[in-house]
Amino acid sequence: MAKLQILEYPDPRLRTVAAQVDEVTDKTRTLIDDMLETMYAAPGIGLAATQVNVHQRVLVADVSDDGSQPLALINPEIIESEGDAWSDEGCLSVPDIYEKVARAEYIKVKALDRNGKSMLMEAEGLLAVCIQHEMDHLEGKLFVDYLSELKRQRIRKKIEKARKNATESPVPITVAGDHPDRL
Ligand code: GNR
Ligand code: NI
Repeated sequence: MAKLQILEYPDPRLRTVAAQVDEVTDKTRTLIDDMLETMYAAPGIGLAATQVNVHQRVLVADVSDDGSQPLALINPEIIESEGDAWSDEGCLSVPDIYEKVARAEYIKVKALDRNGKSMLMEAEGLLAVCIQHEMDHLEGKLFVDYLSELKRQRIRKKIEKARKNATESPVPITVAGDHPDRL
């Protein structure tokens, strides 16, 4: 297994629309295992292949408390959805930002499993939110796209600043004029 690097907003590669997986092979299964390792290490509750710069329709998720419910979906399609749910979302590609987003409350998803077998599953609550979030990644879409341009601009600045601080100046962390809550 290998831990993969996660692309961060505003990396343009996050805008790639992922291609359908024509055949589920050992390579697909290795990708899934590496994605799960990367997701658990982050830690996160979901990960789309797009985020690790692989532009195929593959996502993983695990919303359990103890990492005991790994789920991998290939070529996922939402065939039914119901209800509205607003919940706070975060994204490993948009570190340390949490904002409310509207999603369907219940979804029925058709996908292939890791053996290439067609499956149908229902999800609600956090898992439903997570799957919708991951499926957006496969379309090159990020949760910040649902926010206002002003909020997105603030988020870009905050991430750029955090990245600058991480790469350029190990110490000091705070510079005159900086507000700690915006670092
Ligand atoms: O770890 C994650 N948590 C999360 C919380 C609320 C809604 C969606 C998510 S997905 C996110 C991991 C991630 O970025 N997946 O693409
Ligand atoms: Ni995400």
